[in-house]
Parts: sequence; C-alpha cells; structure tokens
Amino acid sequence: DKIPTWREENIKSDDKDEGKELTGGGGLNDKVSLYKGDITVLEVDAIVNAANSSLLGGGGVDGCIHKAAGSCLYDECHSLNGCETGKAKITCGYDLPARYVIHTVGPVARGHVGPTETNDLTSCYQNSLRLMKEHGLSTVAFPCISTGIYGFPNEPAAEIALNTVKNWIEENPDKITRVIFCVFLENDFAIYKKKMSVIFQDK
Ligand code: AR6
Repeated sequence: DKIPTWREENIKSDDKDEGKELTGGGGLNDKVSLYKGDITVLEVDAIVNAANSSLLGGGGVDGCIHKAAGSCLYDECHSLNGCETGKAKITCGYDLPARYVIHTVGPVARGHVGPTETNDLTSCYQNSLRLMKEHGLSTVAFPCISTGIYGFPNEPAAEIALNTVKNWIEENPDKITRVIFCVFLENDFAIYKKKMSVIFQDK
C-alpha cells in the first residue's frame, strides 16, 4: 500500500481544525508535522520561543510562554545576560508541559528580506536545533519566528523555516525524531500546508 504523503491525504482531512496536528507518513515526512494553535500546550522536549535580545519577556508568543511557564522562567532568563539576534539559549520549561524552552532572537525585518534577515532567521532555526542536539533532545515545536511583531514576511519566513529544518534532519538523521511547526494564524497555516507538501514530499 502507498504511504500517505502530505499532498495526498494528511493535509486535506484536518483543514480548519484548530489544535489538530497534521503529520506526514514515511521517511522524512514522519518527523515533521503542522499544528495550528497555542505552542504552550505542547508536550515536547522543547518549545522554541521567539524572544527579544533582553530575554526578559514581551508580547506575542514570548508573552504567552512566560505567562504559562510562570515567574521562575523569568528568573532563569534574567541570569542569561540576553541573547544576540540569530543565537539561541535554553532554559527549563517550569510550569509548561514542555521540558525546556529554547529562546531564540529573530531579526527585526519590518517587511524587508535581505541577506542579513535571511541569514539571521536561518541561524535561529539552526542554533535552536544545535541546542537540541547538545542536550540530547529529540522533539521540538517551532513558532513562526520573526513573523509577528518583528515583521518578517510570512512566505519567505516559512520557506526558510522548512528548508532549514529539512536540511538539518537530513544531516542529523538520528537525533531529532519530531519537529512540529506550530502556526497560530490561518494565513500561516495555509502557507505551511502548501509549502510542506512540496518540501517534504516523499521521494
Ligand atoms: N503559540 C504559537 N504561536 C503564537 C502564539 C502562541 N501562543 N502567540 C503568538 N504566536 P511574535 P516575533 C505567533 O510577535 O515576530 C515579542 O514581544 C504569532 O501569531 O510573537 O519574533 C518578543 O519579546 C506569530 O505568527 O514574535 C519580541 O520583542 C509568531 O508567533 C518580539 O515580540 C511570532 O510572532 C518578537 O517578534
């Protein structure tokens, strides 16, 4: 029997269901999924936070994560001396179901996508995955880094997220067992769904 792929089955069925996870089937597809909803409810080894360079909290997904994790997260972040754009730092998850939070700082794009913005956003995904590897973690959920308050256009941001994760999994096949792309907006859901069916299609 044919293994279902992004294109053929999994995408169509759950279209608008908030909180539903769409998984691929077989090979690389098995390791990636698309989830629409709140990242703070996901029980994974690590959720990634789209933080700012102070690491002391803010709005958007950062605010949601700090609220759900509790004040101990703030205290640990306070001890980290901030984080540069494109870099990442790891903390405990505290009251979250996720064991760890990987805080990364996306580029402030304000609608502009040049080489610097592209490289910095790529580095966010790579450095987050590197921390996973260094800590022996195997399951992770990413939000759409930089596409909210920081204004990175959604389509190119999704392209960077998906291709960077794909390349990483191909180069580190044993380490990561599951990457969830956690989108919050209908627009991003549509963009990811479309791009995943191309980028992660079975060979
Ligand atoms: N779960 C998943 N995704 C979410 C959630 C959530 N609970 N809430 C929002 N999003 P943003 P940025 C989505 O603005 O652009 C903060 O103030 C949101 O819809 O959170 O990297 C930081 O402290 C969007 O798709 O992050 C920084 O100062 C995505 O998360 C600054 O914002 C990212 O939007 C970082 O801006």
